Amino acid sequence: SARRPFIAGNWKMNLDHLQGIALVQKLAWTLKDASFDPKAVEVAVFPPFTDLRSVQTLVDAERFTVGLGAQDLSPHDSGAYTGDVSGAFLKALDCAYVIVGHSERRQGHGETDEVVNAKVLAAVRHGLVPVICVGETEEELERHGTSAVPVRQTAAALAGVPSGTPVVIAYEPVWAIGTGKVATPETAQEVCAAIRGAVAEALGADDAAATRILYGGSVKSGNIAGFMRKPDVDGALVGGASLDPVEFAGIARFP
Ligand code: G2H
Repeated sequence: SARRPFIAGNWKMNLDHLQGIALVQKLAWTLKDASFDPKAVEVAVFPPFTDLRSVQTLVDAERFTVGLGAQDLSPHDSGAYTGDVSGAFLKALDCAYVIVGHSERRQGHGETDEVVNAKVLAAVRHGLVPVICVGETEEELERHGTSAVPVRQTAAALAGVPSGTPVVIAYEPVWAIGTGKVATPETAQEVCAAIRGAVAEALGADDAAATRILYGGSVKSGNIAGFMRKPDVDGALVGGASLDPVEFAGIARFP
């Protein structure tokens, strides 16, 4: 397809700013040694907020072709919201992306479809590309099957987003996170195709054709190729394996 594959590393709450710059340095060297072509595959890291300034400075000074994003943002722009981080602050640190609605925030921090939508709109207001996470829990899988919940979450997240706005969607089946159950490439394809249909409903067919839809959940260098062969899977949101720069570089070199 015409969509440039996107390999995104979600560090979650791992690596302080010194560990973070060490990882990015090693990642950039590993990609360079492997003659990695950044025009063929886009790579980005999503460190904790406290690492962003250090990683930005390193990437800028060394001209690394590694994109930068945050793991969350406030739905508000500024003001009396203790502990929140504004999309404007992320934009000022050259973040291109921000993860919104990861299952760990939906489940652990009570983020509803409405909260996720407010955060998506905040990201868009500040010129950040939201990486919107969707996925069903084990109970939802049993009750509704595979695609219904991700399709509902995608439609809700995109409410009020104008056509032509770049977004990324990540399908992360919650039932496959930390359970030993792995989604097959066939399941990922089926759900990612249904999500693309929801993007078409919300933003139109042209936007749907241009939108990168990622798979996430226990992606490793050994299983990435099977997912990337599927026509509607345009990349991966990688958690655990993104903390090892050699393994993460191996995922980015999937072909
Ligand atoms: C799912 C995923 C990335 P992991 O949470 O967001 O993490 O690759 O460790 O399963």
